[in-house]
This record gives sequence, structure tokens and C-alpha cells, in this order.
Amino acid sequence: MIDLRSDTVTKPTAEMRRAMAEAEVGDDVYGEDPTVNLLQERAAEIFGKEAALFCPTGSMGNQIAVKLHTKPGDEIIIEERGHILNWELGMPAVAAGVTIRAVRAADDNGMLTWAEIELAVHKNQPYYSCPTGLICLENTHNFGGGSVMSAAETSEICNHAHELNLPVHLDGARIFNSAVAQNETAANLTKDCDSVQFCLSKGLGAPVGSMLLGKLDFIEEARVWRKRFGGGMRQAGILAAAGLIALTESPKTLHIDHENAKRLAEGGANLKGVSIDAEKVQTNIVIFDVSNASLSSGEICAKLKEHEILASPFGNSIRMVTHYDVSREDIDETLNSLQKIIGN
Ligand code: TLP
Repeated sequence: MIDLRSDTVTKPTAEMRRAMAEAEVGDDVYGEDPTVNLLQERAAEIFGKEAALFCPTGSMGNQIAVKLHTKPGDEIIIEERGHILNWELGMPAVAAGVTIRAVRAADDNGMLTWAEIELAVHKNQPYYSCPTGLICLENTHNFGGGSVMSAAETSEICNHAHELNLPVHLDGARIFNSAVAQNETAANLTKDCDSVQFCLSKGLGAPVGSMLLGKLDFIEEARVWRKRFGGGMRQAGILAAAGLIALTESPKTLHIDHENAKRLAEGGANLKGVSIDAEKVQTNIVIFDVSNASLSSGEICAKLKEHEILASPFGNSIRMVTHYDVSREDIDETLNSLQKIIGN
């Protein structure tokens, strides 16, 4: 199978499995797991943040941040296609009691500008409006096609938000893809964000885990909420050991995933009824618009499966995500199969 459904399907490398088997562990609810502690220290250091917390999932990291930055009745601003809004099962409402103001970015890549955000901000004007409590950004933007936000754009939004006393949380599930694509550091891309969540378990290849980063007091409170959410893990060093390798080694090869995604996008752009601006594909996510194809997105994915290729249909689009278990040859095979299925 060539599995292009997501980079979440990556399996731990031999090096990760070895490190997991040999990991020094302790009870992390007591703060006594040395490998978890090391991972947290290393992550905080790499991002230039005061502290980090190892969470079981990206969703949990995001939702702890939403909870801590807001109070019930607040509103959070997020791009219309954002993960926190669409794929975390309404948790901002469930756990934090906030509503969501979805703002559609004018740019198809899903990247909001401060001008767009500012129009949506409510600061008790009038008093019966829903007060904005938090701005959520996403870099890379998953359903914006793996698009990237620059350090300057991010800082501009954060600085304006801070002038209004508004915190900014960054869902940086794939922040290392963004960093590699822009030849930038993760620290610079997130420097003015109040909190950041990034995933070890996507393109970086760890089996489990995400990191939440922020100021020391924020992370101390986040530890309490992680436990409340049921995410207090015990000998989690087994997982953190793989996370350490993901964090330090995996970013070195992400550029290959990006090259494969570009090749896929360029090849796909020539197919009948498929539209994609291959120029805009900068990281490992490729979203083909198949509204003009002879078959629906679901039908195309079903046929691809017969060719032992997995991809995800979303509305009129098909998303394909490259990762280290997908080779250049796999991309060519996928393009050949697509050509057979929908023609050119
Ligand atoms: N994304 C998954 C699906 O949930 C859509 C995927 O296959 O891409 N933020 C972003 C931007 C994400 O893409 C994801 C997962 C998460 C958060 C949540 O991470 P997990 O799955 O660890 O909760």
C-alpha cells in the first residue's frame, strides 16, 4: 500500500524502537520520568520558550491552550478551515465554553492577515458583544494545502494582538515542515506566540505525542489540565524516547517529503479535471480540486485503493500527504494510477 492519507501513518524507525526499548523511565505524573523531562527541556530549548509539556496528542495540546487562555463566554478567532475548529470535535465549546468566530482568509492558502483578524475582534464594543479571548493560528495550515506563515507575518499578528491584550496560540502541528520550507528556525516562527503546540507524531515519525510550549506558569497550569483531560501518563519515557529522535533527527529529511509533494502536485496538475496550483505547494500536503473530473473525489479514492494507494477525499477535493514511508517511485506510481483512473 502507498498510504497518502496522512503523515500520521508513519511508523517509528528502527532507531526509535531501539531507543524506546532502552528508555529510562519513571512516573511522569510525579514528574519523575527522566526521558520525558529531557524531551521537555530539549523542546523548550529548541523553541526558545520557558517550558514544555509532553501531551498524548496535538488535539489535547491545542485544547489545553484554548482552555487556559480563555474564560467561558469568550470567542476565539480562527481561520475557517482550521484544525481546532473542524477536527477537534467541538472541544472549545465542550471544555472551554467558548464560541468560535471563523474567519475565511482571502488567500486560498488559509493564512490570515492582521487586517482580516482585526475586523473580527470584539473588545467589549458594545458590551453585549461576545468578547474575543484568543487568536489561533495554524502553521503549516493543513487544509490550506500545507501552506506556511513567515516569521514576520506571525510576529506582526502577535504584536497587534498583544496591543489589544489578546493572546495568540499557534497550532504548529507541522511547524518543522514550515521551518524547513522557509529555511527558518522553529524558534523564529513561533517567537511571539504565547503558546505553541507541535506534533512529534506526524512527519517527524514518532508513534505518539505532541508538545505544548509557553511560559513557565502557563505550562504548570497546563500540567493540571492535562491530568484533568486524562492525559497524565505514567512511564511515558517509552514514548518520549522516540519523540527525542523525532525532534532532533527527523527535521533533517523533511525536505524530501516536500520534493515528493511538489512532484505529485506538478504531475497532478496535468490530469484531466484536476486543478491545483503546484507553485503553491511548499510542504508535504497536496490538495487536488477534482470538481471538474469525471468521477467524484470518493470514487477516485475508491479506485485508487484498488491500485493499493490510499488518499483522503474531502468534499470536492482529495488530500495526499507525503512522508518518509513514501518514495519518489511511489509518487510516480500514484500519478500513473491517477492517469488511468481519470485520464489526461
Ligand atoms: N490532523 C490529522 C486529522 O485530524 C485531520 C491529519 O491527518 O492531518 N493540528 C493540526 C494542524 C493537525 O493536522 C492535526 C491532525 C492536529 C492538530 C491534531 O493532532 P492529533 O491527531 O495528534 O490530535
